[in-house]
Amino acid sequence: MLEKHQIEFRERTRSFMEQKIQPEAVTLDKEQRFLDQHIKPLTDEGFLSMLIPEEFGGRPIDTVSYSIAVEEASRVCGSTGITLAAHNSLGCYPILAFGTKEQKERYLPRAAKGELLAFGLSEADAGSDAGGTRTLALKQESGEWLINGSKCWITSATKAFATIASARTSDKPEEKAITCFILDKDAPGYSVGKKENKLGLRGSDTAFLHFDDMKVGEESRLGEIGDGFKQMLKTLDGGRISIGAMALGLGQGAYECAARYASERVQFGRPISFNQAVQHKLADMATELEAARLLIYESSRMKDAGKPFGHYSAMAKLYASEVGTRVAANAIRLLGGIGCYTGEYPAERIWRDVKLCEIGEGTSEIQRLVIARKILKDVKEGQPL
Ligand code: COS
Repeated sequence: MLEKHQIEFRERTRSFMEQKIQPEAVTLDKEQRFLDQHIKPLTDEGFLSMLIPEEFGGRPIDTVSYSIAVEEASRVCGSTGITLAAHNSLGCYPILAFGTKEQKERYLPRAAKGELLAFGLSEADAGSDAGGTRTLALKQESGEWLINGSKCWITSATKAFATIASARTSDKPEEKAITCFILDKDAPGYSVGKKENKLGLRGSDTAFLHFDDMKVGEESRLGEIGDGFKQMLKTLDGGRISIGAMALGLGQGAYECAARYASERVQFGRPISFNQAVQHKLADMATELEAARLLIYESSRMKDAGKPFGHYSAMAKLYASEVGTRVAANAIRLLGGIGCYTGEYPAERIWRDVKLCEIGEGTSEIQRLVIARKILKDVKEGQPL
């Protein structure tokens, strides 16, 4: 299933994540503290430049390996998993895919050196309806763009040195053209709202972003005017693989915790793993996680092969996130009271963390919509199903 270099990469990555990231996972969650101390070691290992070409200071790897990195990070710390996924897939990718040479030279080397990038799509009225953006960018006579609006649920908002944000480039309601901009944190008019108090992923940094009369030049525009909606959806096609990988890693962490606990916990004179009801739960967990893994790796391969993969990454994200949530809930069932309430085992943190994977970068309902549209398109065009 995996190539030799990918198997070795997993071994190295697992060892790094267990040694450097895992020990702090409980504290970061408890104190809602961002994983600042992890950024340098993650950067040194190349985890912040997994998609960036060498010419811009990156250490690029194939998408299967990238998925493995997010999976292994999330297996021990969901907050680290989402920070890596958002930076690489949502921050670096759009600049790489749609940016000019100057934009790549300006942003990617900094990103490769460990400065985080963010992605601003969601707004109060633009969640599933990605085209509902109200942020406005209006071209001034001076040639500058005047940007006003707010973005919500932005991962790494307070830390990121720049954000790729979507905005409508016309104030006429009938003109829905959306354009993306790369907005610098230190530019006048850019501000960060209060950090969200979240159920899970509490070691990641999530906040509002506000753009108040921000004036930026043409050098901040990403791609052509009006291309922003498609750029955002294309970015999400890839991002969904990494959210699937995150859910998979979290689920794997919960499953390992449950399997070990069931083998040690003695009730009625023998470990609870002697009970078939428990064995069946473990068997379902292992089977579903493996199926999710296959979907994620296959969509990664399709992306690298340049094949259309958006419907497939939607399947991978849909399935992996629902499996991750189910596995975490069943792990808590197997652990009973100690799993649910004490925080002594990672299962309850994972259960809180993994829920986001069914929501972020498109809800399960949106993934089903994307998949169904592809099915119906194939039917209409007489393609094999
Ligand atoms: N990549 C590139 N282009 C895409 C695309 C994709 N994945 N999906 C659609 N498009 C294009 C379409 O081809 C269409 O182009 P034309 O106008 O040239 O025909 C255009 O984008 C509009 O597509 P569509 O009519 O399908 O858009 P809808 O408004 O119906 O929305 C969904 C489509 C619902 C799929 C989209 O809004 C979506 O993915 N929403 C979820 C957003 C999300 O994940 N939000 C959470 C963000 S958390 S970071």
